[in-house]
Amino acid sequence: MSLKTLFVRKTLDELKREAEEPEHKLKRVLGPVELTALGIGAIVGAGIFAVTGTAAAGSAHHIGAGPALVISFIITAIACGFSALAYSEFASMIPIAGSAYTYSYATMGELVAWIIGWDLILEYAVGNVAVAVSWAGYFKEFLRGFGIDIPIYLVVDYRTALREGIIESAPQIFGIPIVFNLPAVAIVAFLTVILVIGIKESTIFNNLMVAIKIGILLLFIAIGAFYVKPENWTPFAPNGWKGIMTGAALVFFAYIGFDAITTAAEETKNPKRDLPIGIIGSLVITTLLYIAVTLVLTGIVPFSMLATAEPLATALNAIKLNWVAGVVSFGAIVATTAVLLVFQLGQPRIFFSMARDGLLPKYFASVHPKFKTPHVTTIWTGVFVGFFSAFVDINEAVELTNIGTLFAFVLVNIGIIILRYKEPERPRPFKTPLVPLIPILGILSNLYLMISLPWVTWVRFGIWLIIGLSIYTLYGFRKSVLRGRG
Ligand code: ALA
Repeated sequence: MSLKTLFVRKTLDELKREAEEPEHKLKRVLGPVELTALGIGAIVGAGIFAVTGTAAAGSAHHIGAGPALVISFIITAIACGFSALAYSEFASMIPIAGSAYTYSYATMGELVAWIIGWDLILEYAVGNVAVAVSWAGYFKEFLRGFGIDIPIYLVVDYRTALREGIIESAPQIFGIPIVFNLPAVAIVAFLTVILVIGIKESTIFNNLMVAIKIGILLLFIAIGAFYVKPENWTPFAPNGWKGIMTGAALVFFAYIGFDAITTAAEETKNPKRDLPIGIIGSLVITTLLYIAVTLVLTGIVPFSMLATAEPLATALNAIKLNWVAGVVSFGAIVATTAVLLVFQLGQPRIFFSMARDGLLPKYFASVHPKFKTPHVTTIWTGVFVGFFSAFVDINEAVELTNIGTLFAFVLVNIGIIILRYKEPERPRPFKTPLVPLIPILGILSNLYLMISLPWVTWVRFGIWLIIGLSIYTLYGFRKSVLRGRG
């Protein structure tokens, strides 16, 4: 077997044919407004509601940006903008569900496709670990508003419990302290059951959730603006450029999701026009919201107070606006539930495509006889996310998610350049301007964000890739449907 087969590619026509097969054909119902709403549904969640806090204030293992976090948000938005153009070009050219995994199969071949598919687990599943933990934080705050206190040992990660002496006070069963994040596990379990049964993905429901998210952030901005004290903005950048870039690499999490719109490609009425509108539109709207929220958040309290899992509620409580804090907590619960749904739905479908291609066991590609959902991959995703959200610290999950997603973005940008040279004639309804300059800027800016993450994240990412490559060598390399045929 020659080494060349590692780079065996699915042709674009082959991909299009697969999607056109009647048993795989999806209904085309989505227009530009629905797509933008879908994007906002996937984007606005734990990033703005939780990560902003430690990104501004710093944490046990990274420095903070201070009020200059607003600059971090702008830098990251620009970096994401380059990748949004790349995703738009791909999505309009290959309007097929499957996102970056599918694109790379078509452009860079099987090995890279596998690496991206494996890498997307970090974006989707590990990302959701962080979102579930953030959900739990706001849920705890929300209940507190009604006078219900969840015991701290049931809503904490293991390391924090160890550091803050919570372990000693926790009850024990057979000498083992009971310390874990119960609400995070519960929400993941609940959504997994719903997804196995199958939800009718209703655009009306999604639009409602999006309206609540945006409404709550606007409420925060509108009311908070009256309590801004400009002196809280000084020192503006306590840790200088390094702090700003560390913040940028962290709040990247808040933008993840615009790429997920591409998974709806096959359900879009006019994908060539509407996908780029949805991707770029949702990125622009969320950027504007994030800038305003960050200015207000760092303006109402000294940034050092924000190192909590629920910084928006923390800030509002500090200025005695407890009822607004309650409303915002409710909004955060809605927002993070929507994000959890999108990724908890997306991850099994990526596994499903990989199994259909023979890169994962066929068992993962089975469909439930009654519910017609990819139940096996849905349940495995639920078990993985549920387990880790019980014990993991949100910041660690965020950093690992970010490095993995940034790497996927780098590969997608490279793919755009490759395809321009390999298939220059192929119709491109949406063209990234100034190729190769823009994708190169995309690659460099994403790499720069990657190197702004802590070294321990790099080590974890390296281990993750080594595990993935081992699985490919032992399994996918032999069982690949495409290579078996060739
Ligand atoms: N961007 C998504 C969030 O912030 C992942 O929750």
